[in-house]
Amino acid sequence: MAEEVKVFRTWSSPYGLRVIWALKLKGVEFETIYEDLSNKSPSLLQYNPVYKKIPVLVHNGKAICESLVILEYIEETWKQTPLLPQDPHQKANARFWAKFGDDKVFQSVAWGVFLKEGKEQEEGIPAALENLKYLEDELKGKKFFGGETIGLADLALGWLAYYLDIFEEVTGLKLLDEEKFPSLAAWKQEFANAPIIHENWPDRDKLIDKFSAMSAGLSCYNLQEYKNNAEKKQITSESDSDSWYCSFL
Ligand SMILES: N[C@@H](CCC(=O)N[C@@H](CS)C(=O)NCC(=O)O)C(=O)O
Repeated sequence: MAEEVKVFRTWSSPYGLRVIWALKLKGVEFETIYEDLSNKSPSLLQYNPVYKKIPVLVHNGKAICESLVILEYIEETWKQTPLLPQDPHQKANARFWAKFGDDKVFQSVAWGVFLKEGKEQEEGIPAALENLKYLEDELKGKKFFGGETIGLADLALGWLAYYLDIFEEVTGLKLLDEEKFPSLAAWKQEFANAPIIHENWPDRDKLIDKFSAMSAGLSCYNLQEYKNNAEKKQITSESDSDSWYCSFL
């Protein structure tokens, strides 16, 4: 029986992208279902009733949620092109950096700096730089977090290789100084241009439009409406804004 593999994602989500990369690196055929997060499909709600988020992988009718969990599932299910080393300590290390990427790097860079303004943005910079420095130190002398080949930590942190430049362009704020972060800068280039990774980046101009709207505090899917009515404000409180931003990625 042919395998049925489906991925629920959005065109722009960095969490969705890591699942696509993993499946493609392993040569697994799959179908993509694009979700509109402002109007989630009954299937998404059925497959991920707890978080109601993308990405979701559905393999022969069984759903797997949370992108890092999905990567582990892909690694265990399709053994070709391994994404994790055999050695238990190295394996734990790869998982550590993947988790650090989500818990600390994404939070401090995206939410802590690029989606903040003025004084708050300034205050967020030291934490973001500190987290990037940890990555810089981990990468010293290595091509990828996974060594000579792309591994699970590279996929998890992969958004940095593309989205960081876009955040920098949208906000006019340079976070990654190549002289201070030579290993991370080299990794960014190497990863972004690797076959399969490179072929699957979302459209740059569309992302710039989207993040410009997000950075202006306005809904991406309402971008046209925003352009027509630049005065429109949709965020009423700080706490609303984080979940609001997350919902549209
Ligand atoms: N921890 C989750 C994060 C996924 C996530 O934040 N997905 C966003 C899009 S990038 C989402 O579906 N948001 C919908 C919502 O929050 O309602 C993962 O790694 O899969």
